[in-house]
Amino acid sequence: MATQYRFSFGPWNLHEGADPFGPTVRPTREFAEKLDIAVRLGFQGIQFHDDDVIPADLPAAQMEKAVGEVKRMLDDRGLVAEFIAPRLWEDPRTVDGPVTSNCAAERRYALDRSRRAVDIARMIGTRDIVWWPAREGTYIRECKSAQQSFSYMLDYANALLEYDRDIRILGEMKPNEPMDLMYLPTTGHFLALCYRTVDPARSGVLIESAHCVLAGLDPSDEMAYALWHNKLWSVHLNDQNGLKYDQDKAFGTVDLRRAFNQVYVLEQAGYGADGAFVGLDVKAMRTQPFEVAWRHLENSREIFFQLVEVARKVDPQEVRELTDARDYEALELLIVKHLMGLR
Ligand code: 3MF
Ligand code: MG
Repeated sequence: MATQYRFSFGPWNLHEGADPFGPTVRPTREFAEKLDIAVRLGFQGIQFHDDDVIPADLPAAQMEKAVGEVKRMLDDRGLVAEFIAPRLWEDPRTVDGPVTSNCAAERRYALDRSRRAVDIARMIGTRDIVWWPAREGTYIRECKSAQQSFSYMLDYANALLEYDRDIRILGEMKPNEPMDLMYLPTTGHFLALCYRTVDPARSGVLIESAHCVLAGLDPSDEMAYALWHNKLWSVHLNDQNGLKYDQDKAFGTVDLRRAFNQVYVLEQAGYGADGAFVGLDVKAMRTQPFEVAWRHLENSREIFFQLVEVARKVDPQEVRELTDARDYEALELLIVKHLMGLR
């Protein structure tokens, strides 16, 4: 049975085009318009940082009403919130952590802010908390104890799992940027931590293609490994041209075969049948004008569907015969011909 894929993106994917070397190049888009674009392009879910929903300093007494207003905007359009990710990398208290900071007050900030993110998640109607540990690592090795940091990371995950017995934590791991070196740099590292939490059944991962590439790993194998653990609860599909800054290029635009392999793995696993989203984390090129600075989303989704078509055309019997004969050269040509539309 064909999987009905549901897609999501985050409001940060419709952005103003600033990069570390230049200011914004496009005006800010209204939140409501971002939601309208999601609907028009056929997306069903919106990914949120906590402060994409409400300001980080909004008083507790005003939270419920403010979150309710955002939820209504989603409801009106038939959209749902996929997850909430506490943004633990912009506040001054997060400059060296905050979860693995040597400063207890900063570690406490991480927890307070993340518990609040859980509250937002419950109010907006999702149980998924994505943890991208942006600054949990070091600029220089000697400034923190790595072993102590792993304990802090476990304590943090446990505290959130205990704070709300229904939520799930999805680690989104990345080996570098903004830090020189991140703790738990890959999916495998975080999966090991999952089994040491107070509730492994609520501890899993979101895998971003580019993050795997930056770690020198193949995204499809990473996804397969998480699927094997029944812990692939979301993905951030995108593409990445080699070992450099995190590019968040449209899915499949750098390495089509690598993209195909991700789709092939997801298809064969029936990914999404349980409601998991095909999430994108893609950026529009800086050169793109405001009016069409959503094409990277549309294109990523289209390329995904085209690759689903390709994956479904690959004849399992033909693959079996070639693998049985160990004629991998022929199998390779078969796949490449499929990708060239020659099969
Ligand atoms: C960084 C990322 C992040 C996360 C987001 C949600 C800004 O490389 O991928 O995007 O995806 O914070 O976890
Ligand atoms: Mg991401």
